Amino acid sequence: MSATSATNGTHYEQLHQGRTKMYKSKVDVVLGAQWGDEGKGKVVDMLASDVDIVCRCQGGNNAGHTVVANGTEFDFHLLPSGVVNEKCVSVIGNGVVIHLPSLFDEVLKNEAKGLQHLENRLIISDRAHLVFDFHQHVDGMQEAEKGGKSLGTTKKGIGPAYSSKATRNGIRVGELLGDFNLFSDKFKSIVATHVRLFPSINVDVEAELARYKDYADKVRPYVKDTICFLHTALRNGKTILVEGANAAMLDIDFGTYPYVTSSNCSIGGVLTGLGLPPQTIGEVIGVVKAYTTRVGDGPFPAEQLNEIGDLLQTRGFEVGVTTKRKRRCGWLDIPLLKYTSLVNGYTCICLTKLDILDTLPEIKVAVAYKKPNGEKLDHFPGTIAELGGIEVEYAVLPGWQTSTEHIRNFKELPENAQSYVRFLESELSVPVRWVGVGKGRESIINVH
Ligand code: 2SA
Ligand code: GDP
Ligand code: MG
Repeated sequence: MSATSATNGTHYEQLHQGRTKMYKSKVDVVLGAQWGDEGKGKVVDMLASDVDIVCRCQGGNNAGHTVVANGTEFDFHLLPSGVVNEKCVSVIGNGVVIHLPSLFDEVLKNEAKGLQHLENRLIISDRAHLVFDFHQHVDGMQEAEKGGKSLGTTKKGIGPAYSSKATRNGIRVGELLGDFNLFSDKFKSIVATHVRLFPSINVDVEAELARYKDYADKVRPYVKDTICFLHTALRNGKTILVEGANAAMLDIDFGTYPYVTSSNCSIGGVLTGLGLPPQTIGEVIGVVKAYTTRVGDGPFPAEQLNEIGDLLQTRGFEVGVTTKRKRRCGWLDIPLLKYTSLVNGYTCICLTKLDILDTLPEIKVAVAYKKPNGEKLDHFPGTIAELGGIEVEYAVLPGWQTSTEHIRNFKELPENAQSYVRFLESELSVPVRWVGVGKGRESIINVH
């Protein structure tokens, strides 16, 4: 029997009654549903014209997000893709790790491309951690030491910087702006720790400190308590969009560990990386590429190491935005997407790069993972060993062999292309709201 109170139903019922509405607006989130490079930058740009604030919540300049706007191609690494929209304020949240030299290079590069007044519309959390050059050297050394078992990192120092954060030796942006003597002591200590572990790294401490004194002055105007800023914005009805970096299958908890990045790239990272409570979250947009790619090492069940993989790579220009590495390519993978949909709770999907499939006579889609004994898996494998032992079952769908590049209306897509979209939708039980058929801002189809 459930406990009741004298007044209004059970305690459980009371718990769910009359929630106070503290916030006037919601936070919508754009997340990568595969192994990254799904086209998140493009989706953020597409929505940014209607939002007030765009935030990055995790990762660092390992990310590479492309926006093609009015014929100009931008590649963003630390700056949120929303900066293309001059009305948007961009926030780099507490969960991000920042290599300041790279950030300022990125600002300069984009100013040269025509983005203006970034200094007035970029806010950086005082709690974000710093990535130093030695973190990047250590990243490279750790990869080299692993020999044939490397992870294929971007060597941007992401893992070592998050390690410093987790071992409580890291240094936050706010500490750089405080008493410089304290910062110097912390810097010397973190360098000493790394030199003990990696005796061959060479850090000119005095030169680095002089350099960071300059960076302190440069970054100061941008730094704020982003938590208060975002909560005030929500109370005042400002709209917020979060741009996830990397993707669910690279998430340190839910990805193909250890072949992952060092942050939570799924929905949890949005809350911890910005200081947002769950009830502020509105739509969760999963960005799904019409096939699958992965850059770096690690398992990839639907990979096509054959002419199909080569065709997807060349037609899709599948090259890393940060490292220029060729991306590995394979078919769309439904078991993987069902898994990331569970973790992230997508409320809708943007399916990108459908146009890359235009020339194929038939298209395979991974629909199930099977154990060596033929039994179907009812979960996504939690270890590399289990994942290595699976067999993939494919459905074969007819291609459309017609260019979709100039189509802007769902009903005008070839019937087989519409069926491909509907197939994904019914497998995931999540609506596909947009379909991408080209790089540019304009190359998007509204489905509903
Ligand atoms: P890291 O550098 O420690 O985060 O690397 C760990 C793994 O995470 C992968 N990773 C990525 N995967 C896809 N895209 C990313 N951004 C760039 C892009 C990648 C590039 O947009 O193309 O240019 O190579 C990204 N960042 C990290 C990485 O490949 C490792 O597998
Ligand atoms: P992100 O990391 O998820 O932002 O994606 P990337 O920018 O790393 O990679 C996606 C690539 O695909 C970029 O070159 C985009 O310009 C491009 N792109 C995005 N959507 C589409 C699409 O619908 N069709 C085509 N052909 N290219 C697209
Ligand atoms: Mg990318």
